Amino acid sequence: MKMGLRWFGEGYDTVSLEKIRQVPGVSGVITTLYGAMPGEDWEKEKVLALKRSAENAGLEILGIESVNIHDDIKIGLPTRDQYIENYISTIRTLSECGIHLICYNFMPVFDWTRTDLAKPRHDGSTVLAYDQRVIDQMDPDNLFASMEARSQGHVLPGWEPERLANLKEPFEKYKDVDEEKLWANLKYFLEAIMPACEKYGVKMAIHPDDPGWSVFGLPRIITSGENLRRMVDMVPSPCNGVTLCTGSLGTNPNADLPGIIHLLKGKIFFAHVRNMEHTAPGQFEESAHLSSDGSFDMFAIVKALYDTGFDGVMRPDHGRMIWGEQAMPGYGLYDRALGSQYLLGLWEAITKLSHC
Ligand code: DNO
Repeated sequence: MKMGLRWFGEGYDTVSLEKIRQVPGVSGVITTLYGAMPGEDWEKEKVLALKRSAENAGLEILGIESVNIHDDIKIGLPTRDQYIENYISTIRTLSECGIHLICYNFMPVFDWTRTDLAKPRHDGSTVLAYDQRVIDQMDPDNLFASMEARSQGHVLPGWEPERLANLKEPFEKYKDVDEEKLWANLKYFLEAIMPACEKYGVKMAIHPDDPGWSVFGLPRIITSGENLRRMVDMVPSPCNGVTLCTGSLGTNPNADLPGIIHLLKGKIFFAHVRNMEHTAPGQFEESAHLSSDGSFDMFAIVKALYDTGFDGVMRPDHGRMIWGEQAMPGYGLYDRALGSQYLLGLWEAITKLSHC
């Protein structure tokens, strides 16, 4: 297992690589070409420059999060084939640069969704939160405006203003796409790219939808352990796997997270491990990583990863904003550093106890 921290790149992240380097046990970053739009064929020079900055700071690039997928692929438009070609070319480029893990999602239009980016917690920190009642009273344009207004000048990951400026068009394009169509389009995409992934040794780790249900009537399919299992079985390949994101799958209060980890044994290439608190049906807020601060049993989660032989990349996920830090919502340094130490501590204890 390798522990990393997400880093958005020079000019996009308030957290420097030099600071990440000082977090014990963190050997690398999960990063991206932040300005790249979905569908772009990534330039090798830009990837090499990214790699150089990480390496100059004594860190490895452990994976890319995300190489985003163009909506035409998700909708199944004839133009998808060109975007798939670009994706394959990006897979080759990343492999040539020594990067072998890609995290992506298959959510229509919106990436992860929250209704509050700075909700005060009992301890004086602020966190990301979600309330379905707010979504139910909002039109999608307002959601984008409110996310943007509350992000303190940061472009949130997956929320590019260029793409989301005019939401009428994407909503119109998705009107005939139901869940089964979205499954078929995901299968088409995976079947097209898997030969290249196998050739170049690049693992694809799909990220679950967050929250794990339909938002604004758009279909969402990567919403549960069963559906992740369906996804990996639909296109069998050693390169077709998942990002186990506890916070996304755990938006369903009934999700059995250790059970999901066992169900996906051998197929978890990347793990986003964080805690959250369910406050009411359809409402949750993020918490510190510690089990007692939220609704999840973090020991049971890390133990399930250990017991199933997880040997991929792990990262703490969204952190609270603490100690006056100003940073991308969910992605300050301090609380994620605390989270990484807690996860490493659990991992060390579980490893040593299993050898007693
Ligand atoms: C949010 C993240 C997501 C995730 C993408 C993966 O903080 O978990 O934006 O990176 O869904 O493509």
